[in-house]
Amino acid sequence: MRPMDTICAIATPPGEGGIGIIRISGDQALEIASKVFVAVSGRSIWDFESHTLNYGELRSPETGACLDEVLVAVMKAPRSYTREDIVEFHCHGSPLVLRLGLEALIRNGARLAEPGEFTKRAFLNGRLDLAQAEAVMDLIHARSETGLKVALEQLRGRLSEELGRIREGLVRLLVELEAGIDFTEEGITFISPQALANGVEKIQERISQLILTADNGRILREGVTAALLGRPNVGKSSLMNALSRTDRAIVTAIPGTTRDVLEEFITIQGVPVRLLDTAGLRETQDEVEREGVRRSHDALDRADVLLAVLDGSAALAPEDLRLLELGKKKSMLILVNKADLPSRLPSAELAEAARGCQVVKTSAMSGEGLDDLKHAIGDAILKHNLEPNEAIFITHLRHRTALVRAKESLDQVLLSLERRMPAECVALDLRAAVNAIGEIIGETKIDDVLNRIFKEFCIGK
Ligand SMILES: Nc1nc2c(ncn2[C@@H]2O[C@H](COP(=O)(O)OP(=O)(O)O)[C@@H](O)[C@H]2O)c(=O)[nH]1
Ligand SMILES: [Mg+2]
Repeated sequence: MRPMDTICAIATPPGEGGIGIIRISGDQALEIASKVFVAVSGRSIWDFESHTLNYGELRSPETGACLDEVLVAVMKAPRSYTREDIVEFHCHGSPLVLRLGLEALIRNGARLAEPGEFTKRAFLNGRLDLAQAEAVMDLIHARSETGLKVALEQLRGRLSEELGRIREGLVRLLVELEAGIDFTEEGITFISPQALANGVEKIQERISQLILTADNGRILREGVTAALLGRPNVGKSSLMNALSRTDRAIVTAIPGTTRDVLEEFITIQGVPVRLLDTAGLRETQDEVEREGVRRSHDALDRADVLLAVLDGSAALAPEDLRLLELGKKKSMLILVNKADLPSRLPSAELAEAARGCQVVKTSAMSGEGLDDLKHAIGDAILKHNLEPNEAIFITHLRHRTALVRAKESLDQVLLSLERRMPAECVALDLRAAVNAIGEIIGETKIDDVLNRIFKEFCIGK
């Protein structure tokens, strides 16, 4: 399939920067680029060697006025990201220059790319499969080194290879089964029901293993949200600052200082954790603080883990007890803060209120217990330990759903075999499993799936 028109976009983020890049891809890329660029060497863009940088001027095609001094990279098809001709203008990172350059390209026949359209072309032209294309986005969005590693492995095709092997195994069984169907009359079978069942079970086991990685995989990619909750002045904002090593949240001895929900990202055991600091959940007459309390409730709803903060230097208050009640509904850790001060929180009373939730003693002031806290958060969010060498993770719900469907179809295959159903029935379910696996890598192409995936990309990628 040859995509038709030539697309262009600014590939660098909006705003001022050292350099800014405009990209063009398509059959007309060189033709259009040649209208806005003049090389200092006097050579024409057609004569540039592929994959080299060339110095020159970006010019208005109408007036010939120089817009910027730029470097131009030409990547000739098929050795490019999209497998089409690509030209990149490396301009100074001025939003105005980039906009004028882009407009000049559009006036000369290029079309503004849709989000993700470069990567979509890479997929349609066979440069990447669908799982790899998704990994490009994961890589850009990665917030932890582990997340980055997983995305990179997926981009390099580790997941696709494993899925390819699984799919091939299924196709082989299907071919043998279907070959037999033509000869049912003669009583010839190419594969015995027993051998088929064994083959299916083995593959099913591998699919199950992949599904098992999905819990952690999703967490690695998307991260989790942890909300600090508790009475005013127990030290929520101080803990937020201590954990994120920033001065993000304002800390004072005045209750009700925090009004809005603040967020910071930290990494715990390779997992990106969005930490929310809230105003707390108290009843208040102050209108601004009341809005803060309402937002705290939102944060509570969004959070995967609640960090219920108590003041260890004070007795338990009725508000504390109400807060700890939430532990029944959500995963909760109890932080007994201000551990540097003399304790006034009787441990028996605390143990009763904690109802089995894990308790960690911390001091935002001295840093005591913060490592324990990070460990405890890690244990609370990861369903099972992350194997450091495990490189294949199912990180997308779309992949997980397809795998579960494949597994269910194989269950059906086994059931049909057990009930001695006709080979045609068995083949139907086996084929469904093959297609489900194929959907993940894009072998089985479904338009609305494609549109949904590439819509999430940024323009210029
Ligand atoms: N001694 C001691 N004081 C703390 C600790 N954490 C916070 N504080 C103090 O408690 C007060 C309230 O802290 P803040 O973080 O604003 O509490 P928040 O209202 O829960 O956000 C401030 O004066 C902090 O300096 C701690 O671990 N030890
Ligand atoms: Mg605060």
